[in-house]
Formats: sequence, structure tokens, C-alpha cells
Amino acid sequence: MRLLAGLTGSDVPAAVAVAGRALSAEALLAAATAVADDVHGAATVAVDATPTLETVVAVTGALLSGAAVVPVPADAGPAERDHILRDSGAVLVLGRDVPVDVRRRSATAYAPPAGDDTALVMYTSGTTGAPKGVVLTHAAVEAGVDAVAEAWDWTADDRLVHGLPLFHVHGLILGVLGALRRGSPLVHTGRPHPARYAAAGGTLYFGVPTVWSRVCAEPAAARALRRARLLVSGSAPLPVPVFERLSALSGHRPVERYGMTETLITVSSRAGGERRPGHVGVPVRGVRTRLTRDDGTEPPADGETIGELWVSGPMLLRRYHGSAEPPTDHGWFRTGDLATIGPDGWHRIVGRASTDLIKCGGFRIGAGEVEDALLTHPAVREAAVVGTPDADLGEAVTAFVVADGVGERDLIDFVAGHLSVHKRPRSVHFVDSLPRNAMGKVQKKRLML
Ligand code: MLC
Ligand code: AMP
Repeated sequence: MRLLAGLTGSDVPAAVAVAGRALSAEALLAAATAVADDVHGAATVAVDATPTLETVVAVTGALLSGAAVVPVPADAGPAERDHILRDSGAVLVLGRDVPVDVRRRSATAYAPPAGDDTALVMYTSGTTGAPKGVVLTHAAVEAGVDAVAEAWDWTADDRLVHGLPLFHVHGLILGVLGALRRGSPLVHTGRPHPARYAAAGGTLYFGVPTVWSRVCAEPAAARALRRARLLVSGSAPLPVPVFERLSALSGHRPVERYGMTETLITVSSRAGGERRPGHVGVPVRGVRTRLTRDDGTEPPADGETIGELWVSGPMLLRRYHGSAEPPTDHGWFRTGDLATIGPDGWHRIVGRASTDLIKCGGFRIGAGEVEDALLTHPAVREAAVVGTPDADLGEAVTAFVVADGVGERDLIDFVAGHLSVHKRPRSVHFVDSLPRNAMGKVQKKRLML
């Protein structure tokens, strides 16, 4: 299959290791083909996306079979899991209904899927309601990983290291499918712990800002990265002090790149070029960007005037699963991020248009989804959720509730068990009432003061 070029090319010695268990490229292909034999004919297959070798084999196998793959967050509780399975129409869950045995081997040959076929349906939060499925074709994923490979000079000679979750763009699409397509060996550290990054001996490292901040907090681990070629940060804003400290300790000014589940990576600095703290670089190959003001006009590209960022390019989503409305306007996708563009084309992400999307540790969390979960608790009468600044996580999920006879820990555990562990509020404030405007709408800005 074209997407998995590195894996199926005969001359590329790729190998994958996850949390200490490894497969050669040949063995991965044969084990994944055994999975493909199991699921062949199924249009949509979900994968219990734990940080394991089984997940890599399952995703690869399902893609080989031509199925659309739906990664289910490893820490998803029943409400989120049920929603994803029901909404996507996945007929089976690899790793749950169908066990994945990485020791099996098969040599069945499958025809490569067409570029327009769906490769993945990635569930991601909106400002309100349950997560939506982002439909990404094989062609989009190929264009997306090829564009960043070019920007980062990523070749089969690299050894990629990361420990990110295998159910999002960063860890799965860039971090697994990117490596398989490039033919570069991958070491997944299970969890993104600094000491494991240090011990893995990679040339190319991926992390979200929280990971880089934690690496800096362990200077010996940061210094061990001096031997690497390139450190890449993305999924959330990298604070300038973390950029500076990482540079001082590791000797690397990290490459920053900006993306979304819906668009893959659209803007990045370059391995062979300048890295500018607080900036995410310039569009990658095939991408165009523009800003709009509230009145629809385009602000000047002066590096100061803020507008909402729109992007276009071959890596964009095809549609939201189950939605009739086109997600793009003449090929342009409205990101919801506020940005500036300089006269030299450099982009700076300055915030989000809506306060209802929270980025916590690089995870995108919809305030509405957490509020809905809290409101299903019998003791909770009203709930409002906001993102509050957090030195470690960037933003922390903070809940304000009107409730009787329930404690903070109970509500945190309730959300962790209902949705996903990573969507849980980090703190809950009990209030007598929520601040509302004359229309009865909660004034979240007043909660964030
Ligand atoms: C904690 N735990 C609980 C719990 N509280 N379990 C049950 N109930 C509770 N109430 C457990 C967790 O399961 C976990 O277990 C452990 O405690 C720690 O959990 P945590 O506190 O949530 O982890 P933390 O250390 O804070 O995680 C930080 C982090 C993580 C950086 C490792 O946030 C992370 O992986 N972020 C990456 C997000 C990402 O990849 N985003 C990319 C989106 S794509 P255990 O056993 O697991 O340790 C995208 C596009 C782009 O944005 O541009 O890239
Ligand atoms: P997700 O859909 O989980 O991939 O989240 C996408 C969002 O993450 C974007 O809309 C941005 O708000 C944010 N994001 C991703 N990369 C960066 C970055 N390098 N700097 C700032 N924000 C980022």
C-alpha cells in the first residue's frame, strides 16, 4: 500500500519497538497481514488504541485490508467509547472483539486502496456535544506525512522516538504512519517519560510542550538529547521559556509545527532553517493560509494584526463523519485559531477564537462535553468548564459546579470514568450560582478571572 511505502519496500530496514517489544519491518508486515486477513471485507474497524505493539500491528493490518480505521482512546470510559463505536459504525474493535497476536504471520497480498478511500476516522472534540469523526483519506494522510518529512529532512536514516498516545494525529499519524512511510525505525517509549526519551537514542524526537517542559525538568535527560538531529514540538503552544531552556540544555532549538486533527500539519519551521521562539513557521508544501477579521476582510501580514486562520491543502479532512455540511469553503478550512502572519510569512498562533476548546497537555477537550458529563451526575445541578493557565499542562480543565453532597474527587473520578481519563477536570470549584448574562448564558470570561 502506498501509505505504508517504507514497510512494503524491500530495501528499507524499518523496525518498530513499543514499550520494549519490537518487530522487524518484515515481521510487522506479516503480522499486520494476518490482522488484515481477519478483518478483510469490513468497511470500518475500530482499534483499542493502547500504547502497545498490538495497536501498531492492528492499525497497519486494518489499513492493509482497505478498512477505515477508528482509533479509540486507550483511556476512554463507556460513554465516549460507545459514542465513537455507534457514530462510526465500526463493526468490530481490534484488541477487544478480535484479539491481536503480534506473533502471527500471513503473506496474503492486498490491492492498495485508492487515494480517495478513507484511511482513518479520528474522533475529536468540538466546543459542544460529543466528539466528531474527522474523515481522512489515504491521499490526505500521504500528503500530510510527506509534507512534514520534507520540512524536517526526515529520511529512512532517522530513528524516530516518542511516547505519545496512539489515538491522535501526533502520535499515530505522524508518529507511526509517518515512520512506516519514511521507512525510519520507530521507538515508542510507551509513555513520554523524559528518562525513556533519553535512553532511546533517537535522531528525531516528537513531543507536546508538556513533554518538553518535563524533559527540561530533568536536565540529565535533556542533555542526553544532544546526540539527536532534531527535536519537534507541536499540538499546543510551546512557551518561550521552555523553548529557551530546551535549547540551552539539549543544544537544539526545537522545530515547532502547527496542526489540527482536521488539517494535519499545515505550518512548520524547517530543519534546515530558522527556528523562532513563539512562532510556528511557514506553510508546508501544498498549503496556503490566510487570516480573516470579524468583518470578513483580510488583515495586513504585518506580524501584529490578529485574524482567524484559514488553511487549504491536500492534507485536509474530507468531511465530518455523518455530516452533510461541507467542512470547507472552496477548499478553505476555518481553524478557529487566532494568528498573525509576518511580512516574511512566519506564523504566530496567539489563541483560540472560542474559550470552549481547551488544550490540556496537548489534548483537545471540549468544554461542552465535560459539562454534559458533569450534568449526568445526579448531584450536579449546573456546570461550567473553562481552561485555566497551567505551568505543566498549558491549560488545565477547571470546572465550576452548583451541586450538593458530592466532593471534588468524586466529580473528577466521575468524568475520568465516563469520558476519558485525560478529559477529567483537574480542579472543581463549588459555587452557589454561575455568573450569567441577561439572556441566561454563562459568562465564562468572569469565571476565568
Ligand atoms: C489519573 N489517572 C487516573 C485518574 N487520574 N486514572 C483514573 N481515574 C483518575 N481520576 C491515571 C492516568 O490514567 C495515568 O495512568 C496517570 O494517572 C497519569 O495521568 P495524567 O495525569 O492524565 O497524565 P499526565 O502525566 O498529566 O499526562 C501528561 C501527558 C499527556 C503530556 C503525558 O497529557 C499526553 O500524553 N499528552 C499528549 C496529547 C497528544 O498527543 N495530543 C496530540 C493531539 S493531535 P497511566 O497508567 O497511563 O500512567 C494534535 C495535532 C497536532 O494536536 O498538531 O499534533
Ligand atoms: P487537535 O485537533 O487535537 O489536533 O488540536 C488542534 C489545535 O491544537 C489547534 O487548533 C491549535 O489550537 C492547537 N495547536 C496545535 N499545534 C499548535 C502549536 N504548535 N502552537 C499552538 N497551538 C497549536
